[in-house]
Amino acid sequence: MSGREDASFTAQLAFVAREVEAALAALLVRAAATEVPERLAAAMRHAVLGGGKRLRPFLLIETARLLGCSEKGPLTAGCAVELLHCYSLVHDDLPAMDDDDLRRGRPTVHKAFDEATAILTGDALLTLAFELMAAVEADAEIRIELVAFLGRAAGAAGMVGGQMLDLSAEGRFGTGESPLAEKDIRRLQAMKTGALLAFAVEAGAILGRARPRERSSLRQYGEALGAAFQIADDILDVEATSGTLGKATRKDAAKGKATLVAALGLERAKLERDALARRAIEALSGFDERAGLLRAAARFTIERQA
Ligand code: GRG
Repeated sequence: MSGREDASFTAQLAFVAREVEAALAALLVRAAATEVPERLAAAMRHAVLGGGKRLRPFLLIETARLLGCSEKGPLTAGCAVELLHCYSLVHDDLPAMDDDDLRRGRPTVHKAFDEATAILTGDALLTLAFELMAAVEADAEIRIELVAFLGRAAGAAGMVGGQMLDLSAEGRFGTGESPLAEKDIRRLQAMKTGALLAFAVEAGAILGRARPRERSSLRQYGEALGAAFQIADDILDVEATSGTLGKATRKDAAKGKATLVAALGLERAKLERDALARRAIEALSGFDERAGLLRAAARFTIERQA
């Protein structure tokens, strides 16, 4: 990245990450002071604290701020999205799913604890995410919209459904022997990864009470950014090292994953990733310089090394 806007983005992302970390740590301490069994509380802390870019909370908070909402609600909603994201990582790493030993540079939850604890940890984070979203500091109709929308984005027609398509495409269930068509890979990725990133942006728009045109532009931004993010992730799987990425690399080809790198080749996938980031930035053309950090987030998404 280059330029003042991008330097300020890096600083701002780090600032938000610290705020989110502190809020999540306090939340998990409060939860542990109730009836939560100590082993489960420890596994939840392992899954959530001490790592992660916190990009989803950043997008939510920054979108709300763009629309003039800098109150506490966006931070709480951002923490709820991050809890849900952490659940998806814990379950994705399980032996029955992607079977990974390393996440965010540390042992995955089922390695640090055990498989049953990891399943329960994911369940506990998922349900805590909705509990927290329902308690966001905002009017009741906004909270209801956020909770319902999060359910759609994370559920069977969103992230969970995308994961199902992803596993099916590996040919695990006797289907998917023929490679998926490009359009089917895009759909899978929009569901598995894009839905939650796009939700984060649109949740910021909901909290900021965006007008319909603003909300539609922000939705287009979030969807393009989500698609660019997943292609960037697939490219990093090929080009990055496990040390910089904090997780295993070169797994996609070995598993026969349906990625745009596999479908288009590395160079065309990079062009596609860059075009999507440009599309995300173009979607913000109706906003002034206050959308600079969201524009920088689109550049960061494709230039990140981890
Ligand atoms: C198991 C229900 C279920 C869903 C899993 C999102 C997902 C579906 C799996 C995550 C595994 C994965 C590597 C997906 C690719 C894109 C992605 C979401 C990467 C991780 O997100 P980052 O880079 O991670 O924002 P950090 O660690 O920075 O939070």
